[in-house]
Formats: sequence, structure tokens, C-alpha cells
Amino acid sequence: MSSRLTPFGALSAAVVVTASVAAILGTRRSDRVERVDFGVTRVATSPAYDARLAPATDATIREFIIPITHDTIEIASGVKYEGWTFGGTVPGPTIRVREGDLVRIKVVNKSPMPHSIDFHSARIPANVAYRTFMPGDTVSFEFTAKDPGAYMVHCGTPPVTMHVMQGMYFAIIVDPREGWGTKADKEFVIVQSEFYAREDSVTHKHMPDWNAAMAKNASQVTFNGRAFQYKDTPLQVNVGDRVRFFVVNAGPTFRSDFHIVGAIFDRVYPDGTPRNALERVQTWTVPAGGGAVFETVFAKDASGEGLYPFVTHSFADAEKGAVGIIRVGMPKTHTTMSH
Ligand SMILES: [Cu+2]
Repeated sequence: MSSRLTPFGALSAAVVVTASVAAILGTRRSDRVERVDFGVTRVATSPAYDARLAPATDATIREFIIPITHDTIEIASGVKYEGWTFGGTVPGPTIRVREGDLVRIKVVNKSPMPHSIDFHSARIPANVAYRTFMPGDTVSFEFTAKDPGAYMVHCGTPPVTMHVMQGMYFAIIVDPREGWGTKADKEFVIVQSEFYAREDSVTHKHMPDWNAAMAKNASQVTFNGRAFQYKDTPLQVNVGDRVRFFVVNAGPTFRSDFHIVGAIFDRVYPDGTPRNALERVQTWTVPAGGGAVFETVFAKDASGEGLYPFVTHSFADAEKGAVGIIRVGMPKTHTTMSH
């Protein structure tokens, strides 16, 4: 497990500047600055994209350097795809901050074509911060994270469908200032998205299929960028754990009807805002471009030790890869699995 860095684990390798240095940088002495370079701290993707999250640090100023690169990704077992990325993985690393934090973004376009970035968590003039910029160029902006939630970040360069289906997205979580109201034992990020891949008959490389995208005929629908990866490598929790899922749906087009087979969400926060709290929910739809927080308890006498598929209950999409397993405790058998 040691090789499976969590996004948080990755962040721990980042430079955290203490108050005295922050003073040199011109910030208030009480501010702690955290600087993370996505080019240095990549998310582990083997054997599966590491979905585990840990709490945000106590920094109040968050600086993120985000390189845009074109990289080979694996969208299903053995299916290599020439993707476009934030930080070299699809999705890119999760950013986690707290309500009230100042978030400073510097995006470096290291790819051979124009791109941009769009934070759904920011209230900011889009024409400035989200402008398309050229290869070799950089765009920098900052915003205060005023709205708690689970948000999509993506490239917004036209045609947006193409830039998103190529892999340009990740999640940003803004923790409420007062916390989530419950203590989660485990937290996971799940980014749903779909691919429209076509194998070139000569090179056998998988290429984007624009016509399939316009016809909404996805080749794969994935959680965290690779079809079925959590069926092969389940998310592990313990009996009795309260588990919080941050679900962001990158699309570009499909909805995510998020559901756990054998469990009921005791809380759902549409858009990840506790003010939107719902109770006792079986399935909740996360729209393309949206996010939500889901909580359930795998209690000993209910949803205890066993295997629990999580799916989009739009089942044609689950058949294309948007299904995974939560393993609670260490069940001895897989024979009851029907999903
Ligand atoms: Cu782009």
C-alpha cells in the first residue's frame, strides 16, 4: 500500500511554508501557505486511481501549480489512450481546501495546443481567469473559496466536449468552515466521466471519436478515469465506518445516478453543501458538471461485512465501466455478487 499515494499523501510532499516565511511573501503572519505542484505530486493510478482522501491541512493560503500535458492514459484495462491532462493523470489530483481559504492557481500549458481552466468553485470573471492560453504560456489567478461543496474543474476551451472527453478535469472540494457535521472514518473522491474512443485500424491506438460523442455513444463510462477499476481493486473500509464520498460528474454529457447496492445514504448534500442536506436517499443524480457529497455507515448489523457495488444506476452506463466495489471488512466470498 505504501506505493499508493493518496492525493493527500501527495500533498504532504509539497512545500508547506510556515508563518515566518509567509511574512516574507507579504502575507499576514497568521497565514500558512501550502504550495502544491501537480507536476511533482502525481496521484497513484496503479493498480487503481487512488480515491482515498484525507483532511485538508490547516493552511489558509493554497497555491497550486498545474501543468497541462498530453499523456498516455489507460481508460480500461489494456486500453491506452492519448489523453489531455491536468497534472498527467485523468482525473487530475483532487484539490481540497476549506471555506474561506485563498486559492492561488497557476496553470502552465506544457502541451502543443491551446487550453484553459474553469473552476466551478470560484466566483470570478471568466473572461480573465478562464481564458484560453497558448502552448508555453501561463495563466494565474486567485479566488477565495466562499462556497463549500464538491466541484468540477475542467478545460473550457472550445469545443469543450472534446477537451473534457480527452480527460481535462479534476475535483475541488471546499470543506465547510464548520465542518461536515459528522466524523467520517474514510473519505473518497469519485469522478465520473465518459470516453468516446475508437481504435485506429492501422496504428491500433485509441483516438477520440467526435461523431460518437455527438451521438452520446460512449465507449467507456468510468469512475476516476478507468472502466471497472474498482471492481478489480475495491475501495476498502472497515465494519462500522462512516464513509463520505465526494462525487463529481465531469461528463462531458452523461448524468451520474449514484447508488450503492446494499446501502442507503443517510445523508446526501447536493452540490456538496450541508445546507442542501437530504436524508435517507437510495439514489441521487449528479448532473454533468455537478457534484454531491454522499454519506453512509457500514454498520455491523446493517450494510456490515460484505461487498457493495457502487454504480451509476443508469445501467447502460454501468455496463460500460461505471461500477466499482466497496469491500467492508474482509468478507470470505464473492459468490453473492450480482453486479
Ligand atoms: Cu483543453
